[in-house]
Amino acid sequence: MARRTAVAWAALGPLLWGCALALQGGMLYPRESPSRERKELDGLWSFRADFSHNRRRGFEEQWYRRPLRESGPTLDMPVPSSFNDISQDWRLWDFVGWVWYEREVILPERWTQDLSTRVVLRIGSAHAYAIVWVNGVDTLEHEGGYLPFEADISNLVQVGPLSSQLRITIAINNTLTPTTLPPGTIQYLTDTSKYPKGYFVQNIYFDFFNYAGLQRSVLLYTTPTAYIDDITVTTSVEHDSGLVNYQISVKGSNLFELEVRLLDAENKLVANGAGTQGQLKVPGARLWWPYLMHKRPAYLYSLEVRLTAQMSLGPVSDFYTLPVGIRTVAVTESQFLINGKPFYFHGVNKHEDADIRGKGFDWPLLVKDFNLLRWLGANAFRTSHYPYAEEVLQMCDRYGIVVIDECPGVGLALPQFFNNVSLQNHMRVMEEVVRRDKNHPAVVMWSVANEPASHLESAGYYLKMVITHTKALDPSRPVTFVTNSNYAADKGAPYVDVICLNSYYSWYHDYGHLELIQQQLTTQFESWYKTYQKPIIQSEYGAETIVGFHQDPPLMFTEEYQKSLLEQYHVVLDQKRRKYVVGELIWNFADFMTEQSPTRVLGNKKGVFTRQRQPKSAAFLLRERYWKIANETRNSKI
Ligand code: BDP
Repeated sequence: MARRTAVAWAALGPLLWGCALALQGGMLYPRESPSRERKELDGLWSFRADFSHNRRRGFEEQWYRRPLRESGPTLDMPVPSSFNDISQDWRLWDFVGWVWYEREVILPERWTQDLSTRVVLRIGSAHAYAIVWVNGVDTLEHEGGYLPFEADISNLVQVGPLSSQLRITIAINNTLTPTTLPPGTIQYLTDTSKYPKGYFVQNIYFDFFNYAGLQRSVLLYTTPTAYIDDITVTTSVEHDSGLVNYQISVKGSNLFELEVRLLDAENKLVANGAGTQGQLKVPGARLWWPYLMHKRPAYLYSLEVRLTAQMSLGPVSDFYTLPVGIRTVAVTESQFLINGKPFYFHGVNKHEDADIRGKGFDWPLLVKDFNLLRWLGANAFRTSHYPYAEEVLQMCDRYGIVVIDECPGVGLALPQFFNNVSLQNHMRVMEEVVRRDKNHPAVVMWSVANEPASHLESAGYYLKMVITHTKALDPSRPVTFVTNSNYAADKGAPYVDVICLNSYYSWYHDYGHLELIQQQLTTQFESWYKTYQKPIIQSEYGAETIVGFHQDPPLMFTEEYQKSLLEQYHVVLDQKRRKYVVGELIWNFADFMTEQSPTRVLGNKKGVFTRQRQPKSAAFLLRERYWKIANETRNSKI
């Protein structure tokens, strides 16, 4: 039995602060300010998939050297969107290899002529490997979808009077290999009686469609040449004062001053400081609370940072404003505490896909989903199984919806995926996730993987390394991974702060036998708790349900079966949630697309909403339950 002492990050916050591993370079969200401008490049891009046998024709013919249309026929491709569902050409649906995007841009003259302006190209996400050329010049490469990357392109655009015309070419490869995250394998099918010569398929080990392309915004933004590169904020509470610890990194100058002002939501100054690091004290601070937990949730302050640097061309100023929520997170043997109070996650797992846009970021979808989350009374979600767009997390900060932020560590199913190259890559990805999302009060825990083969010895070492690394990057948040292993076999569980369990009783096991759920779920919780003495979240449970299918008594795939299965889970969750079970997240918020397979009917149908965001019967059941839990929590002075 592995015993452990409770860890209270809240109390250790300021002490641990100095220990955080320094992250190389910042990835601040590009906000406008008096010193910064933004130019969004969303809209129609030229697009061409490289259907050549080796998929390398684009490189052999150097498509980046001249306008893409001169290389051959191009398509109009909306950005952001996945390219897979847009065209009527079936070959694009599951295309594997290089696709090419291109967009021409005119820059404002002051961006190209003012040498104290720095111009940055930022790509919100390009799944899974990207190479970027600006005016034919190789500028940037990035591995991994779902996370932003950027390059200072000032040198390329500030080269003379004609430089305001810009051609951006991005080649993206969606191939997944044993060392990418998520991993995959390419399999050549060589039986020539069945397959044409050179025929191959991409094998993946996760249950969502491998949508690809420029799925989030691409934009250009400016900063002065001396600029605020990164800000890291951690918060704690001492009596009734909020403490805001900040660390700021500046690039482009060694001779500078930093002024820091913390404003409340009414724009009143509540604390100020100076220099690259410090602590701001806010007497009587209003805390950031999850919504439904407090009558005034999600309170955000603004940290205004002003940089003044002495440059050879004269003084330069840069401004950046960061929303800050003051809150603490801690974990004991049986509780998850926010601001010292027990928090119960009653929420969902999501995916980012919907309709023809695939995983393309979409404002109407974002707002609709948040309206549905609030309709449902969901106070939390997990970003299954990859980091979501930054705008999603900003919305969570504002609405008070709590997030378990998961990296794309999904599909780690084969022993060969736990190798050293993958491990280094996984740790790098965690650095990128933490760098991007560390300042969101809504993010209360990192998840480094979903259902890895954690019964393997090699997985134990691997998970230990990734978790330890993540904790070193951010000592202020608990870390987990989501398991579906057996409690006695799991080699990664000793290293997590919270046990997250996926189980599909009466769906993938003993299917049709709803009467077994209570016994099996009770055994699950009791064996895990007895072994590890850590709080537990039921991080997935659910049933495939085709909207409009009805049967009573309930049979699998009907709306009645989904409801009954949920009800059985809820009986046990209600018994355990007052003890050590600290959360339940339904699989899934909405139906989503997967690979084609005999077990998937146009995708995964375990949503309580359809892919078009209409409720199935189970959504009403869940709604009643979540609001009931919320009201109980509110009434018990929490
Ligand atoms: C779980 C996975 C999730 C799947 C789900 C299912 O974590 O990604 O979509 O099963 O089968 O094991 O519906």
